[in-house]
Amino acid sequence: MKTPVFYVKLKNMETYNPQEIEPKWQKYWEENGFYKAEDFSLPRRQAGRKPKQYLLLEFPYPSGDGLHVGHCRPYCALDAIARQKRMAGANVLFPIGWDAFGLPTENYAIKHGIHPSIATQKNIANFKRQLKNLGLSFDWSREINTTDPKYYKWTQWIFLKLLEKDLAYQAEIPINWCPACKIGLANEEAVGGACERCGAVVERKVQKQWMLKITAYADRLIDDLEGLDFPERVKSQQINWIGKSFGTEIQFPINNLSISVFTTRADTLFGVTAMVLAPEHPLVEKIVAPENKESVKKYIEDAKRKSDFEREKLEKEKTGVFTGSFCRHPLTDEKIPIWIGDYVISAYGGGAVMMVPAHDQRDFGFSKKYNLPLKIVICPNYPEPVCPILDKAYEGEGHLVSSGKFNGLKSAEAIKKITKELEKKKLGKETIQYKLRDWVFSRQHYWGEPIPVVHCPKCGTVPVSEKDLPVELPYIEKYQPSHTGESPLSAITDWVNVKCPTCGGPAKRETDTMPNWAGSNWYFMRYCDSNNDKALADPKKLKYWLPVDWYNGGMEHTTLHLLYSRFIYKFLFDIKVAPQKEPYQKRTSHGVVLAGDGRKMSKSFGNVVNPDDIVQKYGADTLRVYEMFMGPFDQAISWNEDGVKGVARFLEKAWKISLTCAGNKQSNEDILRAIHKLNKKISEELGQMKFNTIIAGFMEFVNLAQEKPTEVGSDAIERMLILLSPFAPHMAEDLWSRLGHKNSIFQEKWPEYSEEIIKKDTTILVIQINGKTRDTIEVKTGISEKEARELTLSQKKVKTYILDKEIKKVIFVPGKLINIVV
Ligand code: ANZ
Ligand code: ZN
Repeated sequence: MKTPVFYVKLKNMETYNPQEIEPKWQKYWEENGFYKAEDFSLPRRQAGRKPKQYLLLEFPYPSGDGLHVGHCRPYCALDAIARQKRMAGANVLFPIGWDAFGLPTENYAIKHGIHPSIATQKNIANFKRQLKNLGLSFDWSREINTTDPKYYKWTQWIFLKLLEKDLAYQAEIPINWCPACKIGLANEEAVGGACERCGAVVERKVQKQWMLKITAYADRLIDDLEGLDFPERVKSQQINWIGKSFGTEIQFPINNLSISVFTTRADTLFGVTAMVLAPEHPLVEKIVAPENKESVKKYIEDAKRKSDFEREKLEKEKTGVFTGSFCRHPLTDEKIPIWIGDYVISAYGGGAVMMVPAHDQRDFGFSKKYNLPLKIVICPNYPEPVCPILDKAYEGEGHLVSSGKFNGLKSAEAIKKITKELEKKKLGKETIQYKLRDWVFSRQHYWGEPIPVVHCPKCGTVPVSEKDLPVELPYIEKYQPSHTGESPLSAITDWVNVKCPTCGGPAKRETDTMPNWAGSNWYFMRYCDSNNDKALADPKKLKYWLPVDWYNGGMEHTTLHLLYSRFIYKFLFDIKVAPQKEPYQKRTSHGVVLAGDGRKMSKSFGNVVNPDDIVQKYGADTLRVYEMFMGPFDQAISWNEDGVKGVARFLEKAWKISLTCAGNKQSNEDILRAIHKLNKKISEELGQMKFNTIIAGFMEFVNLAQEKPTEVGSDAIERMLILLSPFAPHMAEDLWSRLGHKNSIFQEKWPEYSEEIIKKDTTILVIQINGKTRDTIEVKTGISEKEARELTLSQKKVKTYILDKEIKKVIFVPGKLINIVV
């Protein structure tokens, strides 16, 4: 390692000039490899003994707009932690890369006529420049890019493994379809049921799609959350998304067919007054009565036009239509009318609901609207009689009434007994349902990883052989949607037409591409060994670095991204590629940065704050410290330029006080205690991400030091600079060098604080009269001369010595003695 640039002579009056010092130190740190994470296999003596620390942040999508100050907040936060952990002796992996496939770039490319690969390159270069200007300590040698064929070779490889284990399959399922643009839309392009491009009402269109069987991992994805250091709300989001329900599957016979429903409340079986099928239920066609065909058909047409989002909205009025047919109650054989209602989800629990209006609020509303009867079967205060209903369903538990031989049983027991009875009749059984669906893994877009399979008329769907990976995305001129619902790749005939890997006959490539998630599912594994061309990563390196010790990201990614990547990791664990069953040990989330006007920062509102401007005007350290200071880290907060100015002033004060006091020898106890207190605060609170109170602590210290600069010694200043270095690294490094140090401040050990010094709030002051010790008093540490003098003169004993003699002189040695000369 080279010797840093340092200032031999202390130039007291040098002003703080971030624009001059920041680029210099950025270059120095990078050239000297300060950010490099050492793989265990390198110098074992050095790196091997350090504990490893893998800090991960969600890699950015390199959009055409560049970084805004909201992105910078988590980067500055994790960078501070990375720098502190390195100083505390850890071998830190703090990597960065680009999540670069996906729609925004494709749309940008279409709009501006720039090829997505070129747009991506340009955007990455811009992001990189912006990040480097912030002095973030990423290990750039591990940079990854999901659109690089050397990277997506392994994304495709993972897909082949899933296919091999029957966890990838094709199915006919409905997609969001814009009838005007004639393209399939991702869910995020169809928010609220309107096409994001043209505003047309989105329809559903059934199309063959690739699916991943994430449902096979549902239980493990719930159970393995235990023991992970995730916020409770993140855990419950994962659990709710998977939505595991214990209940009963019940058959309602109709002629020689039967309708299967799922219920969590088998105890309400005797209260069923109707059956409601989802509009897509396969039995609808078979059972609808001739005179009802017309109205049913119309209802289904209407339902088709609604998005799932709209259909499942809780507040929405429930609608339906009668089919004119009836099924039979499985225990009483009563006739039950069959309805169709679009609030019933076709893909859940058999796509049908047994309607119990007295005990389910949705059913209650439905019944009221269509004047259907209502039957009370659960009594909350048994054996008192039930009160006639009602303006609302009673959804709680209770004792059964009007339920034949089950009368008087409590709900929980009734569920068991009724289920048993149904089992005997072969009309029901205990079952578990999940809300989680298999994951639609194809997109009909250009800018994604090609799905590596070939369709052969003779052999069917054939995987591309591993040795032929990657299946490179062809460079094409026309990546606009095809208007047939197929991917634009389907038009590239010389790419599409291939030989079948099995029989050698003519076959066609799959033209669907993978969703954006595909590359971000496993990127953190690639960082462990980003240049490996023989494997996804060296197993030994994976074993050394994984699991990720700390993963910070946005709340918007705590459901899907976390769930998908945990699933893929578990799969890779099962095939012995991933070293353990969970990828992330700890998860934290940052709050978003809103614009000054309180709205989301968005180009369309013209309220985006570009970090380049802040860096240019105030310097990167001011931006970094402001990002940490602006408010509690996990909460949304508005940008405020006055706050930025305040931070700039604070840094300037810290700069001045450092240069003014660095020549002083020792700090007095007051100052010493204050800096140890700050030391303790940071050591304790950094791990809890209480950045804003930490910065407030610095401000307090600097104010204190400014009040009595003569009492501040180089010991306190040096400690302060080390403590400040994770937050304002350029300034801390520069001052460190100005103080005459020959090594980088980042080679310093993170300082220990002394509880003893912190606790010591009082000192013993020796009282002398004319140089002779007469008494001692306990005073608060750091007492001023004026206070000490007043206190001394008020002592009884002192008074007896002094009487009414004239005080000629007072000699005060802070923290030690006071001598009254009379
Ligand atoms: C009868 C009943 C009576 C119900 C009662 C509830 C209360 P979770 O917990 O979400 O699994 N249900 C079943 N399949 C459905 C579908 N495809 N679309 C919409 N709703 C459906 O909820 C299970 C309950 O949701 C089931 O229990 C069923 O209504 C409804 F007093 O059955 B219940
Ligand atoms: Zn073939």
